This record gives sequence, C-alpha cells and structure tokens, in this order.
Amino acid sequence: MILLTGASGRLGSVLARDLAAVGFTLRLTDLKSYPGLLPQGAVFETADLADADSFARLAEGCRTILHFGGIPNDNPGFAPIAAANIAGLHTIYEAARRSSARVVFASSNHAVGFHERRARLSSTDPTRPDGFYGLSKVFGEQIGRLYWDKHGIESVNIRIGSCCPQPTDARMLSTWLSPADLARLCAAAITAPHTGWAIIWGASANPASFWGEDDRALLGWQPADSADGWRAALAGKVTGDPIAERFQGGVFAARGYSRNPTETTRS
Ligand code: NAI
Ligand code: 15L
Repeated sequence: MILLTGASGRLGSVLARDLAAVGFTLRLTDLKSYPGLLPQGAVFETADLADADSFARLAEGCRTILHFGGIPNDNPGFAPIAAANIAGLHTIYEAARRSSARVVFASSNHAVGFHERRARLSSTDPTRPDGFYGLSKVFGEQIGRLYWDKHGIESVNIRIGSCCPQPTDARMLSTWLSPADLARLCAAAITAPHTGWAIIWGASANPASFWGEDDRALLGWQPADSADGWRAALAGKVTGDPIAERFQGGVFAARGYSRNPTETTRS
C-alpha cells in the first residue's frame, strides 16, 4: 500500500492514475475532493496536513508515502506556507516514523532558485532558496536528512523542475519534467531496494539542463523524454526581466527582488 498526499492536485491526480495503471495499490488523500473517478483499486480520504492523528492512521500499513500535498508557490506568503509545507512535513515524517515508511518528497528547483543559470549544479551544491516556498522545500529535504540519521527513515527528495504536459517557455527547455518521467521516477523511488537519503533532479533529459549529478543510480532511473524538440519554437520565449532570466528560479527569484540588479551575488 502506497499513501499519496496532494492526490487531487495537478501532479497528484496524474500520478494516481499512472501508478495505479502499473499495479500499485494506492491510498489517496487531499484537502480537496478527488477530481473525477478514482483509479482502479484506490481509496480516497479527505485530510488536512494539520491533522497529525489522521495522517498517522492513513500511513498505517504503507511502505511508502508520496508527499505531493501543500502549497506549490510563494503567493500566499509565509504563514500559510509555514503551516501547510513546514508543519505539514513534520506531520508526514512523524507518520512515516511510526509506520517505518519511505518518504518520496516533491521538493522543487526553488530550493536552489538563486543559483545563476550559468552554473550546472550537482545535488551536493549548497541550497539557495528563492523565496519562503523554496525555503520550505529546503526544510523538507533537511527533515528527511534528520529522520534518516536519527531514525533510519529513508527519503527520496525530488527537486522537480517544471512538470506539465509540454514545455511552454525558454526556461522550460532546461527545467521541464514530463509527467511520464515523473511517474517512472516515483515508481523507481518506491521499488528501489535501498535509498537512504537521496536527492534527485526532477527533470527530463534536457540538453539545456541546469542540473547534473545526483543520486539517481540508487533508483536505476533515467528520464526518457526531452524538451529539445521544442527548442526552435521556444528559444526566444523569455520573460524580458533580467533578474528572472539570470537565476534558475526565474520569476520566483525575481519577485520582490530589491538588490542592485547589476551586483554580482557571491556563490
Ligand atoms: P497543486 O496545488 O495542484 O497540488 C497540491 C495539492 O495539495 C492540492 O490538491 C491541495 O489541495 C493540497 N493541499 C494543500 N494544502 C494542503 C493541506 N494543508 N492538507 C492537505 N492537502 C493540502 O500543486 P502541484 O503542481 O500538483 O504540485 C504538487 C507538489 O509538487 C507540490 O508540493 C509542489 O510544491 C511540488 N512541485 C510541483 C512542480 C510543478 O511543476 N507542478 C514543480 C516543483 C515542485
Ligand atoms: C514549482 O515549484 C511550482 O510548484 C510550479 O508551479 C512551477 O512554477 C515550477 O516550480 C517551476 O519552477 O517552473
């Protein structure tokens, strides 16, 4: 049995469909009701990540928790992000500890969004969050580190780039992750015999990728898709904002930026 949080969201609902189709038995949960018919063999229960008792019960008997629930951007500001994403991760890891479950966490490229685009990052490079949302993803990766070191709870932390049906701007030639590559990555994260605490760049095989080495060998996963087929169509489709185009996090990094735009940020 696999517990999937955020199951009614954009990525969660697609993952629920794709993982059920390859034979995983799913327990789905979200704050909102599930859109449409439940996938074959799946059950759904509404729950708020603030409700630790519900999540302890939902995780019982689950070998993996796929954690895709929470706020997916900076828009609501610090307090809602702290509640849903930071306190919510404590809820998830306590449930995982009690059930000895592996956590597969939907982290984000915004954990490293203030790295400049010219750097090709390894997963061992320092984090540089580009907002409170990115900071909540750094917290998620590091609570995984703590629960592995202290309690032996494994986690696969996927720094998802831009997961959508197809790339739609020039930045996504670097950051795009196809939904099919995401589903195969999650399946590999569930079935890998041993992961410890792992960080994976959640991007398809994009030649223009900002990202390089990571822990994917532990999973035996390689992306099959690529954004390159859209290169000619999207190469000029930029924001026009020099800050957004300079940093990996794009518009997330540019929002509220108040330093001198010509100043060099030290790595
Ligand atoms: P989404 O907003 O469509 O899905 C998130 C789901 O979490 C929603 O259905 C929402 O109802 C649920 N949720 C929010 N607060 C909750 C709470 N307190 N208790 C229980 N459920 C709650 O977002 P999307 O795009 O599907 O993203 C899923 C995850 O993947 C998020 O954690 C996001 O940060 C991460 N991610 C997504 C990327 C993308 O390209 N879509 C890129 C990087 C990371
Ligand atoms: C994210 O973390 C967001 O959840 C998603 O909506 C996109 O903005 C994505 O990053 C991105 O950077 O393209």
